[in-house]
This record gives sequence, structure tokens and C-alpha cells, in this order.
Amino acid sequence: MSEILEKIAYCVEFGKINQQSPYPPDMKGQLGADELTKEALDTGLAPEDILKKGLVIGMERIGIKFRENKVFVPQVLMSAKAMSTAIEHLKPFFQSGDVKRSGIFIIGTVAGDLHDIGKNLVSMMVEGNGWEVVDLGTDVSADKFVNAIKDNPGSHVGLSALLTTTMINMEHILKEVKAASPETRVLIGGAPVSEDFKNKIGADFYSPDPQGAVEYLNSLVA
Ligand code: B1M
Repeated sequence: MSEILEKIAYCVEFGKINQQSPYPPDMKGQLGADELTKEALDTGLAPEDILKKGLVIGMERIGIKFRENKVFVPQVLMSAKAMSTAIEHLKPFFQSGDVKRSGIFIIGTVAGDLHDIGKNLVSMMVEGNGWEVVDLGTDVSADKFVNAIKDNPGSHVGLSALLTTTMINMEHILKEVKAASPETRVLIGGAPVSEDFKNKIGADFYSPDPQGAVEYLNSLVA
């Protein structure tokens, strides 16, 4: 990997947004993902390489550390912020088609449920790994998911739930999604959800953490 791509990956991994950012303290005053991404583009590096060999690598590293409980939610949020700041420089290339996203992922917290912290983490990690994410927010009905799939053909869907009283709504949403679009893969997650529950309702995949969701989605396009 070129030196600047490794530096970009490092900034995402450690949540260094830009030169002004005081976080992490041991990188104070150093360039962040923001400036380095711009510099990489200015020196002629391909936007796709900056995304896939720099930013995504950093996001993968933090995802694995989070799964292994080596870092916690605040560190992941800083990484996501570094990533999204850098992505701003790449947006024109997404729009022109010069950089291809891996696919489209529609995510939402299911009907009746307002918890969104875990869902947002999954959303940011998936986006940080090169997917376009359509985040429908919280308290999302089956109809809303189905309409979003119609607007985004070929997409896959993620359902999050934090309450034992709302996880049961996953079954209804899953049925409606599969009736409207049988080829759409539906993955589920959230604290009360389990592999057994996934088998019971017939979802395609259960992940206990954001990294598992990323790995599953990537396996669909490998
Ligand atoms: Co709520 N709440 N809450 N709450 N809340 C819990 C979930 C609860 C366990 C607390 C408790 O009683 N000990 C309990 C649920 C009990 C149960 O169902 N068995 C509970 C309750 C009862 C309630 C209310 C009913 C309380 C009331 O009003 N009486 C109410 C419900 C409102 C509603 O949704 N309709 C309520 C409200 C709230 C707040 C609004 C105050 C706030 C939410 C703020 C927000 O999200 N913006 C809140 C919070 C913060 C919590 C706790 C404290 C923390 C949840 C959280 O964000 N965890 C929680 C207790 C606890 O967990 N200690 C609690 C951190 C987050 C990173 O983890 O969401 O699990 P998590 O996501 C993980 C994984 O699960 C996974 O990845 C994430 C990162 O590892 N993951 C996925 C999540 N979604 C995924 C999707 C995937 C893959 C992985 O693929 C698609």
C-alpha cells in the first residue's frame, strides 16, 4: 500500500478527522483523513484506490477492534467521522460513476422502536466499507422498507431492534419484504436478537455486531 493510503487508513482507524482535531491526543497537529484524502487526489491517486485501499482498510480495522472489545462506541464514532469527512472529497467521483459502490444497503430500526445508536453504527460501518446506505431512521414500517427497495432495485435490507416487544415486528417486515422482492437479502441485529430468532423467522443472516453485517454484505458481492 502506498504511504499516503496507509496514513489515510491509520487516520480512520484512530479517528483523526483533520489537522485541527485534538483527537486522538497523540496525533495533535498532524494531518488528518480530511487533508490527506485531498492531498492523495491532488497527487493523482485514483479515487477508488483512496476509498478501497485507504479509507475502507481503516474502517475494517476499527470494526474488528470493536468486535474484539478493544475499542468502544466513542472511538468508532470518531472513526466514522474521519471517514465521512474524507468521503466528502470523493462524492463527486461517486456521482460521476468513477468510483463504484459495492451495492445499496437499506437499514432501519423496526416499527415501534426508537433506539438508533446501534443502527447508526451499523449504517456508518457499512457506508465506510464502500456501500451506499439508505438509512430510513427509526420506527420504520414494512411499507417504508418495501417502498425503499422499489426505489433502489438490487438493494439489501438490515433490520435493527432493541426491544423484545419490537423484535417480533421483524417477522412481519421480513414477510412483506420477501413478498415484494424475494431476491432481497434481509439481515437482522440488535441486543435481543439471536441466531435462533433469525432461524425462527427465516431471515437471511444475523449479526451481533456491525463488522459481521459488513462481512455478510461483502460476501454477497464477492
Ligand atoms: Co431503551 N431500553 N428504552 N432507551 N435503552 C434498553 C434497550 C433496555 C435493555 C434497558 C433496560 O431495561 N435495561 C430496555 C429493553 C428491555 C427489553 O426489551 N427487554 C429498554 C426500554 C425498556 C426502553 C423503553 C421502553 C423505556 C420506557 O420508556 N419505559 C423506551 C422505548 C422507546 C421505544 O423505542 N419505543 C426506551 C427508550 C430509550 C431512550 C430513548 C431513552 C434511549 C435510546 C436513545 C437512542 O437510541 N437514540 C434508550 C437507551 C439509550 C437504552 C440503552 C441504555 C442503550 C441502548 C444502546 O444504544 N446501546 C439500553 C440498555 C442497555 O443496552 N444497556 C436500553 C448501545 C448500542 C451500540 O448497542 O443497540 O445493541 P446496540 O447495537 C449493537 C448491536 O446490537 C449491533 O451492533 C451494535 C454495535 O455493536 N446491532 C446490529 C444493532 N443493530 C444491528 C443491526 C444489524 C447488525 C448488528 O444488522 C442489520
